Amino acid sequence: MKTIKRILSVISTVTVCAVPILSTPIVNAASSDQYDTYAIYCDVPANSGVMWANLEFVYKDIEEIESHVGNFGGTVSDSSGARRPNGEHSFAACFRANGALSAPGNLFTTKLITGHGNEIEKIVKEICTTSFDAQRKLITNNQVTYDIVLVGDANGNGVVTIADSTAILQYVGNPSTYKISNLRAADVNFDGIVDSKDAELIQMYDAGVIDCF
Ligand SMILES: [Ca+2]
Ligand SMILES: [Ca+2]
Repeated sequence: MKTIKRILSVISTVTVCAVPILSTPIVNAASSDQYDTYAIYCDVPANSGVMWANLEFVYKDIEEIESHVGNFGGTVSDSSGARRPNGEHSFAACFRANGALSAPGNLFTTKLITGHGNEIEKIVKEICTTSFDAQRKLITNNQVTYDIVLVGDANGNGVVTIADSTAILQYVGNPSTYKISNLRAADVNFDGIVDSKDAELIQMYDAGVIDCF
C-alpha cells in the first residue's frame, strides 16, 4: 500500500487555504497493478519576488497516495503531516526557490502517485499556498499558479500508452514537424528535457516492467 512519504518536522508558517482548483481528465493506469503518476508544477511569474512558498495538500485518504518532492528549482525545507478530525489528511511543505527567479519559472514540483483507477481530484481535495519574499515576509498578492499533468501522456489523450512513447521519439527526431503540446507531461524522468530516455520509460511502463514513474 502506498503511504505518504516521510514526515520531517512541523511548519511554523500559516497557510491560507483558498484554491480547490483541481481539474484533470479521468484516467486509468495501464493495468490493475500499476499507478497513475501526476506532477503538479507550481510556477511564479517574472519578478514576483516569491522566494519561499508554503504548500499544503488536503487528501481524503492518506492510504491512497504517495507524495514526494521533485527538483525543478525549489528545495523543500520543512514538511509536516496531520490527520484531521474528519478523517482527512493534510501534508504541508515549505519550499525555497532557487536563487534568482527573475524569469517566469518553476518554483517547485510535487509528484503524486495514485492508486489504480483513482482520479487525482478525488484524492487531493485542496491545494493551498502561501508565498513569502526573501525576508520571509508574506506576499499577499500571491501569483503562484498550478499546472497538473498526467506524467507520460505526451499526446494529451488522457491515458499513457505506447503511442506516447512514439510521439516523443517522433518529436526528438524531427521537432519542427512533430510537436508535443505539453512537454511537462512528456518529461517522464523529471530532468527538464524531453528525449529518448522518457520514451524508454513509457515503453517500460507499457510493458509492465515498472508500475509508476
Ligand atoms: Ca496518451
Ligand atoms: Ca526527461
